[in-house]
Amino acid sequence: MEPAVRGFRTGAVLAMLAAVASACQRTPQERLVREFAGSYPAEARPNGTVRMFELLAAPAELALVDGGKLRVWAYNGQVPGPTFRVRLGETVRVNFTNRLPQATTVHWHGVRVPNGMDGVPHVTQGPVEPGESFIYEFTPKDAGTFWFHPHVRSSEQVERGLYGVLVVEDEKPAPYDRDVVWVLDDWLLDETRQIFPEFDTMHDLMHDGRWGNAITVNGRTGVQLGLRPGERIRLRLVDTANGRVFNPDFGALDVKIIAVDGLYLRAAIPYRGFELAPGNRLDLDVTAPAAANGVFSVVDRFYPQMPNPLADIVVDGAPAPEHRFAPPAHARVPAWREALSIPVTKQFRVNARRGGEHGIEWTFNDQAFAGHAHAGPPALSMRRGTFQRLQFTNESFRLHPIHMHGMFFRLLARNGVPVDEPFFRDTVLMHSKETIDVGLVPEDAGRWMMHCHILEHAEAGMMTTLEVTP
Ligand SMILES: [Cu+2]
Repeated sequence: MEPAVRGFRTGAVLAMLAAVASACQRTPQERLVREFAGSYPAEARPNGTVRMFELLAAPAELALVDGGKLRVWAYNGQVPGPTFRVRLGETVRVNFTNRLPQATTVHWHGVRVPNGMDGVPHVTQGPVEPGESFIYEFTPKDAGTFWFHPHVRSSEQVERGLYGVLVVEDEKPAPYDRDVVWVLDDWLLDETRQIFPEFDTMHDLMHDGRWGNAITVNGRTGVQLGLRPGERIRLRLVDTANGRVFNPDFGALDVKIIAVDGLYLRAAIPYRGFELAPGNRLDLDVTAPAAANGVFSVVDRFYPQMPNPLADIVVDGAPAPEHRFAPPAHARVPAWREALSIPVTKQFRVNARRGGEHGIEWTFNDQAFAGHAHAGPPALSMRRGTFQRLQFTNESFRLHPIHMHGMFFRLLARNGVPVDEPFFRDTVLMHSKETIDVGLVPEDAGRWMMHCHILEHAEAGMMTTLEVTP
């Protein structure tokens, strides 16, 4: 009996030692993948409900900006286009029809869709020609704020007004008094107060894309949002501009960040400004002061010497009933402290040169994207479920919001200095002459675009593809 007991004990000790040894033997990459586990679901969990939406892209004339009639291209006759709201688990089916004078597609920015639903012409689907239709169908894997826009001649089509918002609500949404979407955009209007009809100009290409002379919130200037004292809202910001970066200042208001690019933070953090680059979304928990009525101006201060008024939050009326709840959060966001000690999987240098159809080309590693129809081999092939450290070096003086389709990443460092952002992103602003490191574990197989979200830079070559193999 005793030898058996002793044998059992010895066996248990040996097993434990083996487990410790194997944990030590794990490569740093394997430890980073383990740390990632549970960050967001690998698979969609459709609950059987299909939500059907019609989406029509067509020219329209609408009262926009300061109320004058603006000739635009619109989804469902409105700019911004519709906000589609679904619950996590529901399947989205969008019957899209193109009545534009150009081919188009619909890309679901930030949504981890099946590759064939990603809306990239020639890479994931054929272009939707004028008069044609296409059905987009997917079950979102993540609850959050997303948006959709064309991926054909996007510097023109998005500027003309084609964008809408997709809100995927949690199965049990947090009990905010209200859920408000602010689409931030700017317009370059000519002297007749119509959309300046030249796109991808040399000026735009040499600078940070097309920055407009009229900044709008939900298509209008001078927007006011009325809140009751103590009212608590979820405010969803989306930057749909071609090139403009916003850094909204909420002044003395009580504001917390609860989600970036759709996904919740590890825990909500106080809002102290955020560089909202084209493509980025920011979900804020905003509480109006309980005791004070008044007007709180929200001002863009990306360039502090050139502030731009965005909207006024007007606190007035009977106090809202107080209700306390913890802001929604997601505990599993990896710190990935070890990530900067492993080798870079792939480096991407960014620069411009003379040439191409616009006179200037923007390049990743000296390669300009030759159009979706000639995409060529992927710049990088990654196996699903493996850790990747990508490094971007901006050899230019311009801004570049780097956006990846089909995956989220975490910013690890700026200019080699570790950055601890307690959230994932799908778009990160890279500043003049800056080097950034990002970490990611791709979960979704397919061929995904990676591009600058300054749409003029993208159109002039700053696009490539990343492949995720099963
Ligand atoms: Cu760029």
